Amino acid sequence: MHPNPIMAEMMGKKTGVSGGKGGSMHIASRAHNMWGGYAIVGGHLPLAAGIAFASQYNDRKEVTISFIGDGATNNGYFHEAVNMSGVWKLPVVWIIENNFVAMGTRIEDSTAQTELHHRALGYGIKDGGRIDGQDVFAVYDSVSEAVEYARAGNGPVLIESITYRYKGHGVSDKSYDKRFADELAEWRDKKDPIELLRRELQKKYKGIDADLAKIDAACQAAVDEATEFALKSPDPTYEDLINNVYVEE
Ligand SMILES: Cc1ncc(C[n+]2csc(CCOP(=O)(O)OP(=O)(O)O)c2C)c(N)n1
Ligand SMILES: [Mg+2]
Repeated sequence: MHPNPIMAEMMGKKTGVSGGKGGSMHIASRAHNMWGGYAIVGGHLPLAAGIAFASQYNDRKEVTISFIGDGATNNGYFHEAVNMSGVWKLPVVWIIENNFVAMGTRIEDSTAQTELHHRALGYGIKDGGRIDGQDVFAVYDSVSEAVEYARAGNGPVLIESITYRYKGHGVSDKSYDKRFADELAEWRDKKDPIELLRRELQKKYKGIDADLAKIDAACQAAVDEATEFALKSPDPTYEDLINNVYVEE
């Protein structure tokens, strides 16, 4: 997806991917088979199972990838969707992004099994293991393997990807940075995925710095352009507001 309509959606503008009515919780694009994020934690898992079922039912060689927070693995949607995906051998890759925290609740306070990939065993599906989510190459390799497995009709794979969050869940969580100060500094300064990738590339390719600087500048320019686009875009009108709310027959 192009960054412009994403930024516009974040600002509630008419040109946003969801017409400015979804906000940050509902960034979706059917044109890209990107089915969106959902405000209800875990609410997207049954949808992912359904989308994967449609692919299987219609004999399309598609694979659905569904991203789940560690906190989301403790609600009923997770159990119901992952269970059915195992029963029907659906072509879906479940990726748990374990950042050890759900809003402000530490994983140890919400589950006794903190190695979340072990949950695959309970549903009879393939355990894709616990991977280093900060390592781009590790993620690429594991997910590629899982996608091939699911595409070949073997059923779902569950991967646990370890990562970290640098800030509180929202602006109201002001104490997060202080509560986890030491740990946070360790992750941000030593394990940041973009920095790790940069160092890996610098080791592999001498003289890549000029190209990396170009990429940095291009990223910054894309964000600036998206911000300008969104700020200049019109707000939704009253007609937009009541449009797509009810089905018209
Ligand atoms: C069903 C439901 N319960 C509670 C909330 C409030 N809430 C929003 S995000 C969140 C924590 C999610 O944690 P996790 O799944 O670990 O995702 P993370 O933000 O860490 O990636 C909660 C409890 C919600 N949106 N939906
Ligand atoms: Mg989390």
